[in-house]
Amino acid sequence: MSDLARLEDLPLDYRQALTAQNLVPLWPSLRGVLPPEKPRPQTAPTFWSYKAIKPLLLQAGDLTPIEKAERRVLVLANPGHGLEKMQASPAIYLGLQLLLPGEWAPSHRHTPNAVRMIVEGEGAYTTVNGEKCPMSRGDLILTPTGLWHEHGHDGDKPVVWLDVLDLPLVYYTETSYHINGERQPIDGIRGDKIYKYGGVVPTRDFERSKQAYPMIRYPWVEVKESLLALGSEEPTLSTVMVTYVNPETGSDAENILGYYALMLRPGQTVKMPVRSPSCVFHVIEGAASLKVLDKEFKLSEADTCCAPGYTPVTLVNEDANKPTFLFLADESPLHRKLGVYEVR
Ligand code: GTQ
Repeated sequence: MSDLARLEDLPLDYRQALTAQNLVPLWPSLRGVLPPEKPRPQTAPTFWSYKAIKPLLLQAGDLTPIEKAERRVLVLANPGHGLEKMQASPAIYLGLQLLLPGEWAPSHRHTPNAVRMIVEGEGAYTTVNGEKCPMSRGDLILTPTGLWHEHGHDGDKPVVWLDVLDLPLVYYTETSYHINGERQPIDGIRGDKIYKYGGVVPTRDFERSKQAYPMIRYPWVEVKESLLALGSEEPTLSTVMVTYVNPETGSDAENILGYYALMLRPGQTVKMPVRSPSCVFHVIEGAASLKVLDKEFKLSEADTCCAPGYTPVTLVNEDANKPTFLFLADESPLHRKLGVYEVR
């Protein structure tokens, strides 16, 4: 491919005349914005060790009272994008949030969609539009765009969860903002109980629910049971994986990011298909190694890592006796809506 003319090839007075009119010549940047054959992701394969982060998170608990933090979060930032951008990938934000016994993270709602994957501790809860959702290890709790949410903690030990938001994308589109609210009254209806069996849905007054987000809490005990059932019913299935969906529509649980749970059978290797979206991996139970580009990450329980799109990823369960359970978040719903989703 021929080299295109560089910016420096243009006379200085011409470049200055362009700048004065808010103009930029395309050709010196053409290959950068439209690289040949495949994108050049800024997203660097990055690993975050829970063991290394936990003491720093607990220290944040000493240094900053909840009233001064509102949300006490250490953001898992990708150095490929620059740490100050607070993004794990183009569309994914990750944070580890600490709530101490008795603390209260007040009610607000915002345009970005969020989920919480509970990492450690018992007794905390998130109230989402009046539904009080208990937080136990491995549970997934949605706080979709526009829904009021607040976090409380009635237990006696620190609670930590992983926040996953589509904040980088919503911020990029200049649509990110929040509104503070009052403490929510609890309405007592639990979506996880009503939607417990995937095959039947409420039909109130002969009508199906019109709620955009009928199910907020996805209990880990049930998700794990589904994975174990799928694995034993289909012993030759190579990817034992489930998608977190809206039980009324069968579509992804949220609009922009996709959420999944994956079981690696004892000793199993899974070569993931090479696809356009970036992906985040978080170990719920067990241990795995993950190979991406020139990196090999050893993931123990509660560790997190990310991989750029268009890149082969290999997962290995190095335990020959026990399954490993991973939580995945990716940008598939976004890519599909944009029409750029690809499997290579
Ligand atoms: O818990 O509502 O990590 O609003 C970032 C923004 C958590 C939250 C984050 C948020 C929250």
